[in-house]
Amino acid sequence: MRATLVVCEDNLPDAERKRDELESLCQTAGIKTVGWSHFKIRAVNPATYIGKGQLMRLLYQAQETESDLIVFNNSLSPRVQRNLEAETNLCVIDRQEVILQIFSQRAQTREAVLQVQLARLQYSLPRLTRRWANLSQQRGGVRGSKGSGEKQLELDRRAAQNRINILKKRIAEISVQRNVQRHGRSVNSIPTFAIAGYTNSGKSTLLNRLSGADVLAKDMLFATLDTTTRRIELKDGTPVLVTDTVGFVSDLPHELVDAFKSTLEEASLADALIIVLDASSPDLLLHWETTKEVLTSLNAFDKPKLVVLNKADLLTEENMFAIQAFMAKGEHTLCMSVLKDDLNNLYEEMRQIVE
Ligand SMILES: Nc1nc2c(ncn2[C@@H]2O[C@H](COP(=O)(O)OP(=O)(O)OP(=O)(O)O)[C@@H](O)[C@H]2O)c(=O)[nH]1
Ligand SMILES: [Mg+2]
Repeated sequence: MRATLVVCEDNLPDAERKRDELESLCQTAGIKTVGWSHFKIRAVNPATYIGKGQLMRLLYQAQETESDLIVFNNSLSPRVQRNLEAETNLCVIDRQEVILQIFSQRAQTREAVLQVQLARLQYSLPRLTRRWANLSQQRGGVRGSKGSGEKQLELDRRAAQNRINILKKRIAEISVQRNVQRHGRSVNSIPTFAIAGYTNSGKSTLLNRLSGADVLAKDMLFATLDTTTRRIELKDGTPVLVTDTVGFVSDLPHELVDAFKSTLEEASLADALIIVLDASSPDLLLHWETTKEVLTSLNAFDKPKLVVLNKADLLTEENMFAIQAFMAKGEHTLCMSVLKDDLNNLYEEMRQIVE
């Protein structure tokens, strides 16, 4: 798939950073970026989001680069998406759909697969008309009468709704099993740390280093979609549990947050948090804000926490401004490389937290 990306943003450096992240997301989803457009929007056009002239320019560029896909960084309503597809004759999706696509490709355990299916169905339910509207036009359906396309649409919606209900039930059953396991752990009253943070920050690398686990740690977005818990011992022999969790991304589709609730909840049930941030990213502060937002929405933010500013081995002058701005927030912070440094300081901080 060849895609032209669209970022609607007032200032160019912000737009470029958003483009970079969208491009990585696309790449993870198997979509090749062949061009991008940056638009300033004074007022959102209710029909097509961008203005008429902008749409013409976009279409021209998409044709020049032989794109078969246009990816908007901004979320599109089902109606706008439909209109844009009709105007361009190309497939038009938004960032949220790219994220859903990545999650579908990466889901491995039964629970993750069910959760992704649920999120996708909930996302596509209001968009089902797209396909059938086209189909009924092709069949020459008469306006106002209930064409076969429309009947089919109703059947389709009902089928999707039934499937959503079944998936919710299955996910709830798995979540009960999970609670039984958690209960087992809490009876043993071993303190639990959840490792949370933006995607690709180094959470799984940290769990692997702490516990010798072999969770996939890879330079890609959303390598981890399932939680893994390991028991480790701190230097003084105190046993603790450490859980690796799903990474966050800004504007995580709410369908995914809903569907992954039981997985994400792992962080809210932990006694303490280790928040891992990639300090070498130009978006460090944005990553922090997103992480804080998601954790707050899960009621998981207010607990003892340690922030690891990770990838200290990659820092340049350019990172210093953001790092200083972060330090000024007064969070309990350790700046290190979880890949390369020894973990003694980290163990010590963890010991103080459980003390
Ligand atoms: N240079 C450097 N790379 C690191 C460091 N820590 C992790 N990485 C790399 O960063 C990439 C992402 O690491 P992961 O541990 O998979 O990150 P994650 O937070 O689990 O990511 P998701 O599961 O995708 O949300 C991998 O290629 C790691 O090798 C570090 O301290 N320094
Ligand atoms: Mg991971």
